[in-house]
Amino acid sequence: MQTAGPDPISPVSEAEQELLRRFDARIDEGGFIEAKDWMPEHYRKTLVRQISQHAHSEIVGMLPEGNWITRAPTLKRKAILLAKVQDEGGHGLYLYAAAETLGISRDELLDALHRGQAKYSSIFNYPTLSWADVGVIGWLVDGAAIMNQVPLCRCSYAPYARAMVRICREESFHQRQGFESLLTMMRDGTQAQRDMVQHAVDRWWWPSLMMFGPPDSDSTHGAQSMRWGIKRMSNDELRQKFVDATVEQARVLGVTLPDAELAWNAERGHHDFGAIDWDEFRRVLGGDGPCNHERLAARVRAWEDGAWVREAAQAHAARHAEPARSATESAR
Ligand code: BYC
Repeated sequence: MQTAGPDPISPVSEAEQELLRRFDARIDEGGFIEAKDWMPEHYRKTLVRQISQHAHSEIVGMLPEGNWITRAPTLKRKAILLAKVQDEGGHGLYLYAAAETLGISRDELLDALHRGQAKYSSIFNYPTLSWADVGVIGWLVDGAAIMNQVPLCRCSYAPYARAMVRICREESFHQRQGFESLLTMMRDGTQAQRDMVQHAVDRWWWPSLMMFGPPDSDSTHGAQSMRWGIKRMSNDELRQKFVDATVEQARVLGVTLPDAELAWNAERGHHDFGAIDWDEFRRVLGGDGPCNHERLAARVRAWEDGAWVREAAQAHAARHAEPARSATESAR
């Protein structure tokens, strides 16, 4: 078992070395780490980074689909979409709570997001141009998210793993509602609706593959996170699993995935696929995607508009704490 090891500058006491040995042994036997357990600082920071990026992705991810709530074509579709977008907000809350168990406050995490210093998933920097985009987000984006998140239910950090179990159950409803919405348009819709679906698939396919992160050879944290049992599968392994699962679903829907090189490779037992545009990925991560400014501005506006709610909640909590405090004081 290799870990990042101690900081070479600061001397590590024998007691700390013993704690590290016990931590490594627990990880090696596939055990879980709880919030109260000792953990190396690098493990804690890696988790804060990943869990907070994940939480930010959930709440920024409410925006592209939220755009369509007032324009959903039927009452049924509107109710489904409302429920889905609310679920994403709930996922953000479970995940911020999981990150808080690592000794960081939600205010600090949100502040980093609002100052543009925290990352969130690249996928949410693309626009939702038609109603078909809502179905395609459910099918491809939630589909990719599930592929990535099911192994996280076995993440070595137990509070994150527990949050992921609940999130994955809800994500599978999200994926299925997207697929069903597209199937309805493809089977019962007009040619214009079928074209709209195909156009949406053309735009979301490659960004969905980028959700899994850079290739393993360029992944900064991948190897260490795998050793610590934070990630159970690598970026490339998950991307391949997603491609393999999606090809058959595309055939059932009757859409074409926009990749001329996509083909079954019997020798590998997997589909080959074309080259991903990693320059585009880096551009989007660097803040220059089609909607980066719009997304961040919407989050900052929501935070500022919600100031009165936070103040009212704090005033309410303080008023309710008051009688309890005076009762304790008068009993002394
Ligand atoms: N976008 O070393 P690597 C949802 C960053 S939301 C942006 O491989 P790691 C939904 C990475 O953070 C679900 N950044 O990193 C919501 C790192 O940067 P830093 C979102 C990315 O952590 C609403 C650098 O690139 N899911 O389902 O080992 C509606 C190097 O990467 C991306 C999660 O968050 C990206 N795509 O692996 C619908 C899952 N990829 O931190 C749906 C949890 C990489 O060094 N997260 N980067 O500055 C993970 O599983 C992992 O963090 C990743 C990356 C696989 C994303």
